[in-house]
Amino acid sequence: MSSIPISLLDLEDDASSCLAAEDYQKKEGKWCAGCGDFGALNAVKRLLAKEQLKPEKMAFVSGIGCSSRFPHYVNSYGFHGIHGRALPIATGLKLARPELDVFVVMGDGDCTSIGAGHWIHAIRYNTNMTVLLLDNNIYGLTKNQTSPTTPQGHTSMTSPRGSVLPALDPLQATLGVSNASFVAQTADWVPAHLYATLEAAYAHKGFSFVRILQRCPKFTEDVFAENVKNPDLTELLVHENGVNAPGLERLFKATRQHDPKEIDEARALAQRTDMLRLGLFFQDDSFPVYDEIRAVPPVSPEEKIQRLEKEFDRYAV
Ligand SMILES: Cc1ncc(C[n+]2csc(CCOP(=O)(O)OP(=O)(O)O)c2C)c(N)n1
Ligand SMILES: [Mg+2]
Repeated sequence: MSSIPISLLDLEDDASSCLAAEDYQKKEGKWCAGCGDFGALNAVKRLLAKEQLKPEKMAFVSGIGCSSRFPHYVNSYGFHGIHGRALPIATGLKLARPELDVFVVMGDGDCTSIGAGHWIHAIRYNTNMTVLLLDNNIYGLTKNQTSPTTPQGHTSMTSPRGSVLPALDPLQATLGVSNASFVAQTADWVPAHLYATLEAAYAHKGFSFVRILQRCPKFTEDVFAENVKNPDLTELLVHENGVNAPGLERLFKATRQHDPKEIDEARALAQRTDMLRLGLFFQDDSFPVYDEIRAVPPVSPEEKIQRLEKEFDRYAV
């Protein structure tokens, strides 16, 4: 195992390198103590090591937010983008460089507020990428403003008397879009489940959407506290085709058989508010994947110029 920090260049064409999870850490994560983003980063590093992904063969794309600092901490190509715009950037990257594994990391504000338009269309395009929504139910980086996923009644800088609207549920929204092909929910405080979910998401061909319930120790500490303390308040979705991790069924007393092929049941479960549910809600890998169906035959640079000239001629006066 390599234990020295590596650069992208060190790894080029070195088939003998075997990378440990820590080899994928670029810089120390600068998040608050107790932030759930650390757990997500650890699970990601474990996945990269398990898959032995080469840093020069993958890219992490993010928007803006605490969670969007992710690409700085992963030893890979990275694009710390613009608030809400991670998905169009990632889609363009995947289409231009199909050989890269593309990972997207967004916060709840990033994805479900300013980036909501992109989110809906990216789901429908079903481009092959692994998408992590780090949902701490708040705008963390800008210090405590209500986001669409903030629970109704929760106070913040922008809702001092409590958020007046019911929260937007990212699972329901995603499951409502045609061509959604992989929708899962996991939590930063259940590392075995988080890791198993990322494994399944990465293995899926298409747009794998993983909502990670993520603790923010500064502004939404109360939101998941009861679930963290008492596993009986969480129901685990289990199925032979779902996300399964050893030992979890002993930790969570409440389990439910749910076949992730069943879209109506997935939608009904996502809608329920009686318990928190972790698991694979829906998966169908037969849906059209945009990077495959748009396949255009390769065009030489000369031919591209010829085609452009022809287009320009159409507008000649
Ligand atoms: C166009 C634009 N609008 C607003 C901002 C300010 N801004 C930066 S991060 C952020 C919200 C971050 O919240 P979230 O996406 O939930 O990520 P978190 O910090 O909670 O991980 C906002 C409003 C910005 N950088 N750019
Ligand atoms: Mg947030």
